[in-house]
Amino acid sequence: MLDTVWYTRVTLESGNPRAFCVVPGKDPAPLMTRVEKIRNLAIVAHIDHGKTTLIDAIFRAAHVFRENQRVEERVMDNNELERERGITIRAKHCTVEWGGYLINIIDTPGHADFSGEVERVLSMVDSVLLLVDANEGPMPQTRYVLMRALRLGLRPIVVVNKADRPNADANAALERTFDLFLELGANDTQADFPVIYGSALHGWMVRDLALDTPQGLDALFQLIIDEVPAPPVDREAPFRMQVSTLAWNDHLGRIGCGRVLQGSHRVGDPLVRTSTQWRDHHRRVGEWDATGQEQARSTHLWVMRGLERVEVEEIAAGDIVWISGPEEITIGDTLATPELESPALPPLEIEEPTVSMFFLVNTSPFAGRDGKVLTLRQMKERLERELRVNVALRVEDLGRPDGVKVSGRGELHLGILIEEMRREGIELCVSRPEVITKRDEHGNLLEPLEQLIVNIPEEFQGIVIEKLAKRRGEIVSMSHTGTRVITLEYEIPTRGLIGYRAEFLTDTRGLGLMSARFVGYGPWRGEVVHRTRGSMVATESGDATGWQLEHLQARGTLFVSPMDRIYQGLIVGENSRPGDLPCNPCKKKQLTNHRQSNKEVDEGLDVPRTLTLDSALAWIAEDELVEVTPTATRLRKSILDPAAHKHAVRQAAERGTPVVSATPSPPAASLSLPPVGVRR
Ligand SMILES: Nc1nc2c(ncn2[C@@H]2O[C@H](COP(=O)(O)OP(=O)(O)OP(=O)(O)O)[C@@H](O)[C@H]2O)c(=O)[nH]1
Ligand SMILES: [Mg+2]
Repeated sequence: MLDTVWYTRVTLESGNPRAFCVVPGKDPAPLMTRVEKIRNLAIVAHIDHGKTTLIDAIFRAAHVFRENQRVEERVMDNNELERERGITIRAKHCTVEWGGYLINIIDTPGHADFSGEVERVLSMVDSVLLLVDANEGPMPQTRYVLMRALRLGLRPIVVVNKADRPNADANAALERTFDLFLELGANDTQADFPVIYGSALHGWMVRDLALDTPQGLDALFQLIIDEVPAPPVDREAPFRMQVSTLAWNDHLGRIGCGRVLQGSHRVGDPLVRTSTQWRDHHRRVGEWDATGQEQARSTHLWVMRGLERVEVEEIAAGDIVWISGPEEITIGDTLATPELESPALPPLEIEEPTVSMFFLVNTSPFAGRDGKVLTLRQMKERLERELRVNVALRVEDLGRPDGVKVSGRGELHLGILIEEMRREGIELCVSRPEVITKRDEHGNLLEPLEQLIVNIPEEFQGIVIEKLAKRRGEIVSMSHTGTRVITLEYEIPTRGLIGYRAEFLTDTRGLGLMSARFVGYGPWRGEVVHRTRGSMVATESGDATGWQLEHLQARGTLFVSPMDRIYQGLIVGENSRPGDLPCNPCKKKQLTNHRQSNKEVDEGLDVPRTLTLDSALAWIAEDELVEVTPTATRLRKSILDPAAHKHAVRQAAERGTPVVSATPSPPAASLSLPPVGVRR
């Protein structure tokens, strides 16, 4: 029934995968593919196991690029922050054509903070490529994504990747993956998964490592075509799709992405958007209600072809599409033709935040020197914009005149938002990340817990075990994975992990690997000592002098260099002892009327410790803030005046509340705009 349709070109707006920008089209080309010729799959794995690299190889093998085209490494990581950090932050979708088949592939992030995103995209696919590093084997996030895929009834294809590495042990990795399938309750069909081995980096995959010659990716493509089922859809039925991801365009508003489950839809046709909600936080199967309906019409439709979004006149079942028109599209909404009775589908999982921090207006003496200082109203507007697409984020207005409380899935989730704001030229101050606690029905305090796996050379096990015990970690298992390498599994409060990564790397001389993921809430584990060392706090404003810094470095580790501008209350270093050390790094050397030999003042100075946003957030104490500007990351006391700070600390200790700023916090009230996807 569906004829060929023609398209106009759509490209991604500068690096932001969630912002749409429409460019008038040029070459018309046929787009509609028969359902039997479509394959939809997601690539899932633990962080750094090679998902994005595999997509590069797939593109090369499917000749998506011209022969002489200059192509960047990990082309799907197209956002500036992703390239800089070398990790995927957002799930992205592309297509390749091979042997007359259209393969929709979704690249997913491997970091545990973005698990919710992975889970939602799984609702759009018929199978997953589960990548496992041939050396590391399955890791915590592998377990999580596999569990989700199995629960949805998908039959994964296992890709044992990085088989080119000298220490690779593909058989051991496969064996452990198989055990994981059984442990997670895979049924017989799922446990009989197809396997392929290879190297995403070198662009080869083989079914049998011993017998096959490593050459290209044909074996992988053939496996996908044979093993991934075509979408089980009926194009003649009334149109229905469910929204799994959101994007935003300033002109078009919200744009929803999802898979068309049945039927077809032409641009401008009427639609009904139905929203749904779980009855309670247990989210039991079948316990949800349809909460609202909106009549609308689609205004634009897109599909993905290669790396480009292509505007089309018509979309049909089986394909993954983008649609604009209904104003308030949120995750989990069903879009359907008005004729369809009871179109609603169960709500999709939206992860609860576990970590929060205050985002405050920058009130430091240097505010506005580097970037734009937002007023509280502007800050709220910026965050409301973020809420439209960042579904795991929450913003609460606690009535403070200088800021709002922002909650997310972890330090990285919030860190990325701060980094994005800084790149927009915004200045702000943020407080220490705190975990979000809850109470159970008996009133007991609960806190988020994580599964932590560390791989360390044996000689470091003493220090690692000691530190994790102090951070309230409990050993679950211990095993020897290779020559003199030990693997420890812990259950540890999220609190205990804040700021631990840097310490772990130092303690294991960079040889340790650690990865953690949120597993749920459990009883409060007791106090965790955050930092044993105090801060060196400037008592005067001015320029740092080399002469004075040379004296100060004997007392701790400095964060500043000679001639750096200093303000009162700025933290200039880490004290080597507990407690804060007031100091004056700007003090000038007394000049006498004796002539002195002109000794180079800075020659004995150590290189100061560089502060990154992540390390600063991990380090600060509750009475301190990180000042973030487009060019600088500074640490400061929340109350700059030493006397006022001392007074506030004393008062806060009496009240038992944190010292974020001098302003008292009245009771909670929510921002006027409810977060996208949060249904009360
Ligand atoms: N030797 C070798 N290195 C690989 C292979 N595949 C990926 N890598 C390397 O592993 C690192 C991580 O690769 P990515 O493709 O970014 O991994 P990812 O799974 O997309 O990571 P996230 O998106 O952050 O979860 C990169 O340095 C790659 O070059 C492989 O087959 N062999
Ligand atoms: Mg990636």
